Amino acid sequence: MKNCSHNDLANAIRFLSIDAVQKANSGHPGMPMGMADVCTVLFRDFIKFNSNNPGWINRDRFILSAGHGSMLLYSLLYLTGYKSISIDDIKNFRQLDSICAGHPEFEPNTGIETTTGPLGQGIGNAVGFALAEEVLKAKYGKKIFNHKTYVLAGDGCLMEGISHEAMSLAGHLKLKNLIMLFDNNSISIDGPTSLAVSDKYKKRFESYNWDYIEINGHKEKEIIKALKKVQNAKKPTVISCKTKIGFGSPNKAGKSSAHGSPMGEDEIKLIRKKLKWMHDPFVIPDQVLSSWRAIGKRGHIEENKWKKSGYKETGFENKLKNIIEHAKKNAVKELKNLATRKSSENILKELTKNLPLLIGGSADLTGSNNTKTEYQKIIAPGKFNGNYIHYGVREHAMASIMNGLALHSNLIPYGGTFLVFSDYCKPSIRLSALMKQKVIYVMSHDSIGLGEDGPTHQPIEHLSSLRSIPNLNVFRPCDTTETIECWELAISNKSKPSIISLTRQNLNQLRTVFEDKNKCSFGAYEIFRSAEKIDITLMASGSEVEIAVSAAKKLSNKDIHAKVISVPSMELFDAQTEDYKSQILNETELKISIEASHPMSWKKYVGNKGITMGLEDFGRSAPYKEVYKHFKLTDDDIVNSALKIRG
Ligand SMILES: Cc1ncc(C[n+]2csc(CCOP(=O)(O)OP(=O)(O)O)c2C)c(N)n1
Repeated sequence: MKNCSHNDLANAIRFLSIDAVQKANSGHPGMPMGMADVCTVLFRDFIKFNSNNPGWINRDRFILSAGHGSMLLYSLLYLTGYKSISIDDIKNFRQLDSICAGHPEFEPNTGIETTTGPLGQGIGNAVGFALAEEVLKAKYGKKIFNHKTYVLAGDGCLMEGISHEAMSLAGHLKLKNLIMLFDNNSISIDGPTSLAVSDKYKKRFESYNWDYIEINGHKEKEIIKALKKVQNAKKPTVISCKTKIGFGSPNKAGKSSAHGSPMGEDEIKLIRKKLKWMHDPFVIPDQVLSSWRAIGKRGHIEENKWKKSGYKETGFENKLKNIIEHAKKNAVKELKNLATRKSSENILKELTKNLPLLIGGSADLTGSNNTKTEYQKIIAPGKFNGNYIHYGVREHAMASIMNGLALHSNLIPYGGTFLVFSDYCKPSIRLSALMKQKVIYVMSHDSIGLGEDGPTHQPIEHLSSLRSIPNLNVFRPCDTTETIECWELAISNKSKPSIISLTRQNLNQLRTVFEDKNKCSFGAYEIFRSAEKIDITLMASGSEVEIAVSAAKKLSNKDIHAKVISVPSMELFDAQTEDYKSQILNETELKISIEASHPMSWKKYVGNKGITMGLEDFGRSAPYKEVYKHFKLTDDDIVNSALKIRG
């Protein structure tokens, strides 16, 4: 763009950021001021995007991992002409309902590719985007998928543990189209990063199998040269950009005071003078704005060329219905007593055979999570014509990478670990939910039922904690049929991630008759009743449903009658009509819930006269039946509890 200087273009980013933060009276001006030069060159000369069609599937992706610098992204999107962000939105930075939220919040077709703010997450997402690009390229060909993923990360992102996990896997897999722009300003909130870090970055990246380039992030020519070089990289590359936080501020540049508060009116006057930008706040001179807008249109031509490739999305809904129906018929024909992790493997066999967009994996627990089937091929370094990822022992990165895989376009990622290690994935699970992404977490070994591995491996508080995350479905199926139904719900859902919590131990097949209807879709339903008129309601999930059924049978010998409600998903049950919920909950006043985990999430169902049976302590190492006895979670214990509350 010859008609407007680099400095003018970069200063437009700087002043939109400075002025928006000042008007909002909060925000982070320092990073956008420091990285404006790098991003100007990136957007002006390199990034492939079309601001008229932010959803173009083969666009380069720009991920702002240092999400606190959100005004950098909003400025770029406004300047390059995205309809999603107007100058009024920028004036409303950090105000209710403004798309210019404090930290970038993913919104389809807006240019905001992912939600960032929790540092390091964007790096994991970017690895997922880059991996999705390679996998889809291997599937559809390079005329259709062939783009770069750029991620801007700061010192903070690189201090986070997730950066190590994600970058190590990216280097191993040789994700050559992944480019990190490291805002190496050596400042974070507490002061200079030397307070806490003495990493040798070059060595660190090279040991991950990344290329490392270091530049002065304020020298246009150096930036151009580095970005040119990475276009033909053979490995992921980091461009370490030495920058000054708060560049242009006479009193705050290079200091942590530039990081996270408004520059202040007096300082802003000095910055205007120093950078020779004498325009009013939010005014971008015509020549500068039209140069930026022309940059935004460049991708229009590229996209038009790309359209000739004839790419078409494929649906899977019909196939899914048939697979599920067939599997459910088989389950009642075979009536096998299986661990639900095994039932999950069986349905996955059919799913992975028929749904090419499903992409599985595990954090080094493939054989325990039962996540890999004979129809899957392993994705290996530089070889992406597969659909199974060995994430290694990197749960956090796995979850964050799955977010990237899902956000990219249409892949459906699932990944496994033990339920107890959902804690290692938690920040990213929360973001899957916040971003409404279809990511499926296969969490096996879901209670004290795993037995001998003991309390370090036995989840207690996890189900309650996961159930408290908004917009997340937590499934805990009780047999093969429910496992199939939960998978159907997880895959057909369009706007929620799912946890599928699975047992290590074998369970009885409780559903013995084929029913076309997906009963798990009600969240809770009656699975057993000992008489028409009942005295008590037993509610349970997963492995405890069969224990509740056995207790109900024992109670009926004592002339106390019960119904058993299987609760595979509290979230789906809570969303049912009041009538339905009342039918389930209000038939009897006496209610007992049984789940081998912390009972917190059951209290809302059992009422004043009810009892929750569970664990409020860590588990024990022993054969699992002994552990159930120890914690008084057997059918006899349920019978005793029922007798007690009946009086
Ligand atoms: C996981 C996480 N921990 C802490 C924070 C709070 N926080 C926001 S920015 C920041 C410092 C980041 O430093 P750096 O990446 O160097 O950014 P810069 O100062 O260059 O803008 C911290 C600790 C966060 N957003 N996410």
